[in-house]
Amino acid sequence: MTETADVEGLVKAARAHDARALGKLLSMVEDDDPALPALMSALLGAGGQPPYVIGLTGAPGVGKSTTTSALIALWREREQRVAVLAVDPSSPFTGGALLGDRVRMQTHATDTDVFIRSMASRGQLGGMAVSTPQAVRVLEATGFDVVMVETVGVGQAEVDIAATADTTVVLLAPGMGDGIQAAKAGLLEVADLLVVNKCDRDGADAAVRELHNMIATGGDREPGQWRPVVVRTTATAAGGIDELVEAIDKHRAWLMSSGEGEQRRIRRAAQEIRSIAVAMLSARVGLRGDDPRLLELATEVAAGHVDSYAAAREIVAD
Ligand SMILES: Nc1nc2c(ncn2[C@@H]2O[C@H](COP(=O)(O)OP(=O)(O)O)[C@@H](O)[C@H]2O)c(=O)[nH]1
Ligand SMILES: [Mg+2]
Repeated sequence: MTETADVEGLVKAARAHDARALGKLLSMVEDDDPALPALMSALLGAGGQPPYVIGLTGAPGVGKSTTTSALIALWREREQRVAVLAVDPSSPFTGGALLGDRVRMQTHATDTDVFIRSMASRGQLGGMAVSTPQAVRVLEATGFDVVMVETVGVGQAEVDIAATADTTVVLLAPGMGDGIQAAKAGLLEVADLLVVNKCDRDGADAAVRELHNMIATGGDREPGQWRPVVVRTTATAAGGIDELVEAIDKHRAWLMSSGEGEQRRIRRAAQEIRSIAVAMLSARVGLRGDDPRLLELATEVAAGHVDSYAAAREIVAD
């Protein structure tokens, strides 16, 4: 638990590129620290330009971390400060997969303009839907230009996290009917860019073709709307990474010129507020199940003395 008084000091230190202070701030976000409202309020006055947020999602093993690592190198060539948030709810903080990621990203470990952090969902109220935007706010106030969020694309929650990015990249690999899986998971709907990674393997052409077909038959688009772009990469050899960055740049330019970028930021804030409000409400009404007041009312309802709507209203209305 962090004292509210420490918060401003931590923000100040993090702004001076103190990685430990930054790590502490992100832990506050991750742990749903009681001083989090104070932190968010302190960040509001701290200034900073919103970083460009790139979401990378896809099935385990498609090459998200390898691609992220290759992208870091390119951002650094452009002298951008880069942060990576690796979100993996299925894997604990020190889990094997993330340990592997850390080792793979080790190339950048000594660069102070690169910050890599694994974020675990610890079942806090609101979950990752709240903590990812909050982590981005921390990184904004501490001067990062680009934030890459790596999530495992297996469920709606991960899709939601990816969808909070400015540019969402969905990665696939040849074989295994990945394209169909992607459509099923709704990933195509959130994809701004589709990457077929592992193009050194058989089946890459077929995967690219399949994706083009899906995009072509994926319903009408209003004129001026963004059409997902397919990029081929071989991340292990940094193949196609220049093209991927070019596609990201193009999408970024479209977001600016169409006004969609601003709309996305507003939608992202709306989602964040809603998640916090729902979390506050659940905390208040004792949806945890062991709230004494809830139990008291439940006893009345079970005994037939009070109807359930009246009981719910009583809880919500104070
Ligand atoms: N052949 C080949 N292997 C790759 C490529 N990209 C990543 N891999 C390998 O695929 C495995 C999973 O990669 P990783 O980046 O950890 O995937 P993630 O789970 O999506 O983050 C690793 O063994 C990588 O070396 C590629 O372009 N070609
Ligand atoms: Mg990974």
